[in-house]
Amino acid sequence: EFVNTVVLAARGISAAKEIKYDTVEMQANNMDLKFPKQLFINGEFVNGSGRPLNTINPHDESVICSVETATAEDVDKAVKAAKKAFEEGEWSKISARERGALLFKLADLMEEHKEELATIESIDSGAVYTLALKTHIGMSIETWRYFAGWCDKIQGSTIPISHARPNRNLTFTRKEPIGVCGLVTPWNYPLMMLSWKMAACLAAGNTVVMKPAQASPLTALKFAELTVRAGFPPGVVNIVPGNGTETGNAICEHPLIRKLGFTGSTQIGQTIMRSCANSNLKKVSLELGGKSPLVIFEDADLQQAVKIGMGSVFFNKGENCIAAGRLFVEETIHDEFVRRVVEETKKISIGNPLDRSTAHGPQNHKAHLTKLLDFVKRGVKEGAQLIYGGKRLDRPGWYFEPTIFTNVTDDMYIAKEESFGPVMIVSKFSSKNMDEMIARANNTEYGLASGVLTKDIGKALKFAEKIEAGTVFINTYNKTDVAAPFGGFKMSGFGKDLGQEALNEYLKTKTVTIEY
Ligand code: TAP
Repeated sequence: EFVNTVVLAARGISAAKEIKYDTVEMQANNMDLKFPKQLFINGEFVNGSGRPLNTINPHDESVICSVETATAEDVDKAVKAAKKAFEEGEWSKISARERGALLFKLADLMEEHKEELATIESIDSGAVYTLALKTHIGMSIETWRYFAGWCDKIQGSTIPISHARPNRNLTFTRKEPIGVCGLVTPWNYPLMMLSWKMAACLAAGNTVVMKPAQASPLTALKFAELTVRAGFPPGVVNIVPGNGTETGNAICEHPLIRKLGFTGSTQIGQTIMRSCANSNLKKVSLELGGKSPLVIFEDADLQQAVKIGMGSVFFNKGENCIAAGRLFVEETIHDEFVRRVVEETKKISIGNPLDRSTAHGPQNHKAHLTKLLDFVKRGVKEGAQLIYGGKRLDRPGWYFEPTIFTNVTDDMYIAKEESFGPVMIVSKFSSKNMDEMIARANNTEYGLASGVLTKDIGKALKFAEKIEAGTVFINTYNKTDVAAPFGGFKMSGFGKDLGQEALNEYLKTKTVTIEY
């Protein structure tokens, strides 16, 4: 009977299920918003035993609502529900194709609610509404559809092994879900980071306990509501807001969780990997920080270089893991490039992210703004030239000016450390010695992304070959797609999100050998 419900629901035939929760209702962006503020465990919204946390609107510093939080005890309940759902629930009985139908149905519901989701994301994280609609929510929906399509295409192989004469042998592999997975995500693209990991995780047949970042937990809770309406069985998806040190750590240490997917800073990634090793040697994938180089050669189209260069740094107010943390500009075009960038940066409209004319919203939360102000102070102190911005805006909210530094040398703090904000760091190079330039670009422990702008295909491909980064953009930047694997090298982590490769992060291979 359940299977019929799923198939009907997937075809949009059955009535949407409603679910009860303590509702936050408000008006914003000329629409009525309605979303939960409780933990989501075993298909129900429940209060947590932790201290509720206020989530703040970064535009005006107002409290949006108070969100329930999970203690280690609550996490344990969620994990046990996920384990039961994995081992005994409907989830374990339906076919891969029916699982795919559920994921498609969820994507359709997200699409139906995309304006509401984008508005919630905007007031909770400061993302500009138009960008939230296209990227934060739009790419999330695409991710669910992409992985929904994979559900019934996960297959093993048949492998020729030596015969055991006089008998014969047959060996085949099965790709199996791992079991209960834990996910811990950051605040910069709240729903998208959830989707990148959870869609692959569920497509592979696992169940999940997920902790959103405490700074921006609201779209994860609205998402939980939609999983109920899509018809996901209880316990398959569990969402437990809370802080990293208690709730996040309880997930990392839980002995019944077998895989942990994390996106966040390199420092916390190291802590998490240690907890996962010490508790029960969980399989781990880590998407961590970056300080991605963008190299601009003199033969690049200058107007395009200015546009791409600005986008590489200022996109989503710099709260972008692949943001270009350093721009290397060929010395012959450096001054003109900088002049044009400053001219264009002055035109960026900063303001309420819900206004359609706004291009640049407030930073995500107060501590982050403070960190950016310190970052600028350090840059000035060590002798880099602050040629634009660097200040907090004189208005309520966590507004910070797009900022540009030149005369940055490789040894400076601001050349080495990630700001995670709209801070452009410009250095010069000479293309007479390309190897030296590549060595400078590689002289970092990070290796998330990189970019090169040039008309010379030979230079571009040499760069793509030599650069130590998981992603290389040539004559473009920020062009990620759900079908293309995404993830870092070196201390930017390991294990891919997106693309077919992401499925492997949430599968295990079993080898079966038969003698006949
Ligand atoms: P983190 O401070 O590392 O936090 C990430 C998540 O981990 C949050 O949910 C946080 O919880 C939780 N956490 C903190 N301590 C923990 C612990 N001991 N055990 C378990 N969980 C813990 O990063 P952030 O400041 O949110 O995000 C910024 C960083 O993320 C940047 O470095 C950025 O580059 C990186 N990032 C990388 C990518 C990719 S794809 N590589 C994408 C986005 C962001 P609370 O914050 O709720 O306390």
